[in-house]
Amino acid sequence: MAKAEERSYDPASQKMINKAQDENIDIVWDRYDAMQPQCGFGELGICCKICNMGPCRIDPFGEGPQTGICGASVDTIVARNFVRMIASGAAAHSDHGRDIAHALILAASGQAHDYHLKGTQKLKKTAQVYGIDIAGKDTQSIGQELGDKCLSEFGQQHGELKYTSLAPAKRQAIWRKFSMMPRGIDREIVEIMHRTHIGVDNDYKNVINHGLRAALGDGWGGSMIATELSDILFGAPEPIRATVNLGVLKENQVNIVVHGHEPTLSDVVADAAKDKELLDLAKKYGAEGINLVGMCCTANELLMRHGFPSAGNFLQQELAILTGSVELMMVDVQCIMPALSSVANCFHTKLVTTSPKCKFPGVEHIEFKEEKAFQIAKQIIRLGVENYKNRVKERVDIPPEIKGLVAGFTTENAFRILGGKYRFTLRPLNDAIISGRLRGAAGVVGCNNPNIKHDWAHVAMVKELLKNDVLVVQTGCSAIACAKEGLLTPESALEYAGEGLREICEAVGIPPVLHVGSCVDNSRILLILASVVAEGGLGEDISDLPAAGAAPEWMSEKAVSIGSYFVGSGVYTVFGTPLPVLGSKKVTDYLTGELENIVGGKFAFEQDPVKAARMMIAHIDKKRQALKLAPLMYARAPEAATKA
Ligand code: BF8
Repeated sequence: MAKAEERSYDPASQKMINKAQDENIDIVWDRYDAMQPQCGFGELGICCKICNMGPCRIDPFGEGPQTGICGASVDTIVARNFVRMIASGAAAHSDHGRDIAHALILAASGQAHDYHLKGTQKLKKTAQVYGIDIAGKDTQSIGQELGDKCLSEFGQQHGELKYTSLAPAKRQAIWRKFSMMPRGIDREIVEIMHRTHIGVDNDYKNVINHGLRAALGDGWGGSMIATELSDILFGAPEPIRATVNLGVLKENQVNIVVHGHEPTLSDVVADAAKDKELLDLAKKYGAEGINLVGMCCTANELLMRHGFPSAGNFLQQELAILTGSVELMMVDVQCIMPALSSVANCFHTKLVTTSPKCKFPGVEHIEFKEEKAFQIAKQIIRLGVENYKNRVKERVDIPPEIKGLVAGFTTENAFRILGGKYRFTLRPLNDAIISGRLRGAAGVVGCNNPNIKHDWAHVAMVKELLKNDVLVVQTGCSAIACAKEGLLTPESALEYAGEGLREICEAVGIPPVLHVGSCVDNSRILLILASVVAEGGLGEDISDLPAAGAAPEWMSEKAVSIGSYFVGSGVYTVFGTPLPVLGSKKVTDYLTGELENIVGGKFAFEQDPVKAARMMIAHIDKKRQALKLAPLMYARAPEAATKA
């Protein structure tokens, strides 16, 4: 059995992994070990169970069958499996966006009294993007109209998604030329399912190109709607200090963990946790207060807008319960391990599901409704408070690890932070890249996966990038991983950043790693890239920029959709473990090579995070050369720069 230090880089997690071992409680790493060896056909993407003549599998050694029973080639099978992952990932993000649009309409029409449209600036800006005439209209009616327009884009059959108009003109032209411009969010996802039904699209390039179209409908559609409308409904984030890791759980308080993705419930829970009646009740049961913390992307939503602590990322959800200190964990949707119910059963922790889309057998379900948001939030917290009396003090074991961080960066506040109070502009950022003080920028995002040491790849990759004067932008579980290492503080620039990046961080007072939110907030990175192009001096398209992306510990289908919309937007994107496409050389070559000639971006796979960072740096240098930018001010060739 692997040691805790081999499973996780994070000392707090190591302690809880050891506790699980001592108490004989199965957690994700044990299930991972039990699953070895994993299915090689699945790993290569060469198993097809799309119709009932199958399942079929292609013999990777060339001795057995080389087509499915229907005659589908390995390239068709691999491409179909790949784009079906995009369909699921894009559907998850976009359905989240749909729910936020629905919540905005309910709030604006006065049916959900617990929400108020807090981001009025963004409301006006977004209304413009959607062509809404705001003259003489109040906030509520603009909000309602905007919500309706956004909702209509899910089922839209023709035309182009409105947010794509914010991409550089050259990028839009590429999407139109190669039929990748998303017409409607749901439409492109449905078309993936149609094309990949038996006997439809057999041209792997045609299949993949449509997959990119659906992914672009996620990035520039569903996810962007989720992010932007959340900013309107809950208020746009501003830089804020907070804390992270299991040490945020409190020994003498009622600990409530909010886990999942959608901020509609967690945002009101944040208010309900301060409710006097509940605080008094907590005191009655002997607790000093109610400690609300987040997990995974709900943590990021609460962190970005309220500065609530984050207990950790994907692989820590079971570990939080293992501390024995969690009275209640409420979950909504996505990245919630089914195993939570059995781990919770080993402790006093109450697990509560809240979404009609996500129920667990035998787990209490309290359905969330926007119209009664605060009342439901209070009902759930009350359960947690009442459960405090069941806590077994002897089993409480909270690791002391806790780190400070700054989160809350957005496309909009980046303009103000960089340009100053009276000059909203990204100019200083562009100038820093043009002059060679900054090498470029990288987005490092995505999940944890037990197939790689927890958090290690994120941290190692980001440190390598910082050292080489690359500004890093992060979301999701990757941001939480680096926050636990202390990389999301302005002070960390002194220790980890190269000289040029350090000068900028010191001058502006920002961390060298900017946390821009949850996974749907990767759409913020798209808009930042588009804004940098618009600022001028760095080419005409996103693919011209000295920038790259990575998901070093990816796990979910959402990560596949995210990677695909970044590639489709012109970004060189490195995944840690490969996508399950290696069974087809043609598909692999297309995704990691030829695609660059079409969309300007491509995938690369590299499990060694430092090597992967150097591949990103080599790509950034290639783009600097193409733009004929000044030599780097503090020239530092990454040791053995790898060819991008
Ligand atoms: O959406 S990074 S493990 S929590 S999928 Fe999930 Fe991956 Fe975390 Fe957020 Ni994103």
